[in-house]
Amino acid sequence: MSDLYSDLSHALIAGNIETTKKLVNQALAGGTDAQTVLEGGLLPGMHKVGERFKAGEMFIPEVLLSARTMRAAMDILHPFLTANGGVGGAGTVVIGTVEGDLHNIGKNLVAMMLEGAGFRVVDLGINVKPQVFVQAVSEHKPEIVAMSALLTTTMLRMAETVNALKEANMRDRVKIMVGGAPVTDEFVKKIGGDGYASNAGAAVDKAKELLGR
Ligand code: B1M
Repeated sequence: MSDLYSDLSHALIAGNIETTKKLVNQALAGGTDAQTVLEGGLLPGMHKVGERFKAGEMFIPEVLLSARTMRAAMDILHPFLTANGGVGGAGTVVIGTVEGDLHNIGKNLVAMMLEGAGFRVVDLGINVKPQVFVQAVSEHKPEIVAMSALLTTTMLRMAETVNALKEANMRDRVKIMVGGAPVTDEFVKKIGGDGYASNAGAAVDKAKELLGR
């Protein structure tokens, strides 16, 4: 099985969509659970993409191809990761990647895991302006607002969203959760949020903890 994970990582790094889909299906058909496929093959592959990009060994078009491949793999895993429902028994979460930021793989993963844990998830997508979060709180009445940022520059938009919610007198109606590679526990305190999680599994635990569940 370890070879399959390594093949999966390589196919993802190479942006080979068909091979990646075939290997994911093969792993699932062999009885491996979706979470293990994700953590054993796909996430290490994406991590490597990040390292190579940083080292100047991969360029934007190649990273985009890996991201598309990751999306195709996540589409296959989606029904397995959300098997418990998204019916909203655990509460409603409004989630989005903040303004100026186009990274959505981690945010999508967090959304899927929350759905799988029984939350109703309203996904606002990427490049979400503070006012759009405010409107969504007014419309969907969530218990939690969840923001993702992958860039050190866009994490500042999280503070602006917290302030926009304050200005709209909505801050006390919701718990605010943040995450993404550059975000830290210290940062969430600094901007007046309620909780930070470093990965999608921890995001589910944090969401439950914030709601006392
Ligand atoms: Co970009 N990018 N990128 N990129 N990209 C990073 C983030 C970078 C770290 C790469 C690097 O230099 N090593 C770097 C940021 C540097 C910085 O700010 N410190 C970077 C850069 C610089 C850029 C551009 C500026 C490049 C350029 O144009 N010159 C540009 C910016 C575009 C923009 O957003 N305005 C850009 C563009 C892109 C692509 C479009 C090519 C593509 C995104 C495609 C897509 O998302 N659809 C891309 C990618 C793929 C990456 C890397 C390689 C991978 C990100 C990823 O998907 N990881 C990334 C390198 C890296 O992160 N190591 C990089 C896998 C994903 C599962 O993990 O998103 O961290 P992650 O999510 C995790 C946790 O963070 C957490 O849970 C998730 C699952 O475990 N989490 C939460 C996330 N959100 C959460 C919310 C929560 C809780 C937990 O609660 C609400």
